[in-house]
Amino acid sequence: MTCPNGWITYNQNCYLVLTIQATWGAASSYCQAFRAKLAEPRTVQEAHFLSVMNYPVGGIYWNGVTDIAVEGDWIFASDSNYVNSSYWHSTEPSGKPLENCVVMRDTFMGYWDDVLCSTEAGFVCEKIDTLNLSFVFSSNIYRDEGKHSDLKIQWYFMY
Ligand SMILES: [Ca+2]
Repeated sequence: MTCPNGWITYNQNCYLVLTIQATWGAASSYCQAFRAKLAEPRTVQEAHFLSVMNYPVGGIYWNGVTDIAVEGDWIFASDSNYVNSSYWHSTEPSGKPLENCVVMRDTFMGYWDDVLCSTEAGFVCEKIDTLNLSFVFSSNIYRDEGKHSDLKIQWYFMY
């Protein structure tokens, strides 16, 4: 996919790095405003890319990994799938019930650290595929697609 201006392309994903400081929840909302989500690296390669991109900049950056729903069950926020390719620092996660959101930390060379979700950090957004997004928000209309094949095109252009 072709990424919008200012976004970084890697492995068919588009990432936007924001250095303003925000809590995990606020960061997630900012990403949604860009039709995106907090970055969800599904492979070690993607996690590594995000980490080496961030740690030279300095500071900490949210991703979309959390165990806020069930302690110790680290999932991707957008679909609740378990994190299979984790990228924890060797001393992490350490926060137990208190620290339920995940940053990439410069002093850990970008490896993951669980911290309080109320921490203020920069963050990385990952673009949500436009076609998937329209499917999610228009599932009822999509159901009629076979009978009204032009409807899909009209709806697509609303985005
Ligand atoms: Ca921690």
